[in-house]
Amino acid sequence: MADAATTLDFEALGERIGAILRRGGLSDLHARALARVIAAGERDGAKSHGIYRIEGCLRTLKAGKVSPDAVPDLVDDGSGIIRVLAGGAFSPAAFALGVPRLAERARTHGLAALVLNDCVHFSALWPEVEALADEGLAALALCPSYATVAPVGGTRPLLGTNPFAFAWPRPDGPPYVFDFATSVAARGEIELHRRAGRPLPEGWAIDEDGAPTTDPAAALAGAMLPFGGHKGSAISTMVELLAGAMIGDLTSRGALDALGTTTLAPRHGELILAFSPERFAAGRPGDPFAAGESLFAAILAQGARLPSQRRFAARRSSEREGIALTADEVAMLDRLETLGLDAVS
Ligand code: NDP
Ligand code: PYC
Repeated sequence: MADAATTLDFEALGERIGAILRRGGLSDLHARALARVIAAGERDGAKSHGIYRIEGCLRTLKAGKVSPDAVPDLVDDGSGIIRVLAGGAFSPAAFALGVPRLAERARTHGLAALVLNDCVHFSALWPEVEALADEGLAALALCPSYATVAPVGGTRPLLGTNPFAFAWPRPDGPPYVFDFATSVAARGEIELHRRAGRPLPEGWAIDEDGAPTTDPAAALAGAMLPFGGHKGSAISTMVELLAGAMIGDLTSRGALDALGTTTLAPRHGELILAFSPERFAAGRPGDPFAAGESLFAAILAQGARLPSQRRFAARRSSEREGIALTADEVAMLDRLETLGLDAVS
């Protein structure tokens, strides 16, 4: 990358981020888990959930809106539902605790669910569904966020950007993975446009009066729009029901009411479902993985690309050449490591 000031490998970037988070007061368990997720975003060219998120984590810590050291608690009643109580800490350590039990239970029953409750959540969902695909399982993950999206036909924020991710394991390479907000774009993208002084594409947002806007600041003050009109609005509502109301946790409106701001990371729950394709296909003709490969080949044969293909290409490039950081990004990491919580207001 031409303007790269430095390149780091995944482990080195993770160490740098971990040091900043520990300096900010996070326990080693949480600093490590968070650092891996953030470094993975940067490695994979998923900038909206890369190092720019560190400041938000520190702000949330400084405001006392996340537990720096709660130890996640796994609750297993032997059923197909595994629950991890995060105790108000960030979500990645809770997910890491629950995933081996989820995988084991999905292999036994064909389908199992992991519920995360009471977690502070800001991360992308693809690392989670990929972790399950690495275990040979298909996976779905979904969670609310905080109310920043107007339902179709409405004008006021009510739904979250509510991400939805899916992974399907492939025999000879990285899994098929998609992961997107159910809003037209993730809120992180709006913030990145604001920081870069770039207008938003048409159709992403409305201002406080409900009028269409391409001004990121007006969009942040107004509301984002769901993707795909009524279809995205309904899928987002489903996320609120399944990964909020159903699991006994907050919806996006509840999360915003509790937090009172969108400048800190929200607290809510998450639902992750894991499926064993072999168990579902048992007794039926055909091999589900071969059928999947045939479908992917047909998609590619039309000149289309698979979701995550760009991300996996970015990962390969980072693994070969290192993760490139600009001078501004290096300066930001230096500042955060030197000042800790004093770096954020
Ligand atoms: P994008 O629109 O950037 O990408 C969505 C998905 O579509 C990716 O899997 C992407 O693959 C794929 N894709 C993009 N273009 C194509 C194409 N032409 N053909 C095939 N596939 C394509 O995602 P969003 O901006 O909506 O979301 C970004 C991230 O934000 C997600 O990881 C999400 O989890 C996260 N998020 C987290 C929230 C939270 O509360 N924790 C809330 C909202 C979002 P590729 O990556 O290869 O381009
Ligand atoms: O990018 O929309 C987003 C988001 C909200 C909470 C965490 N990420």
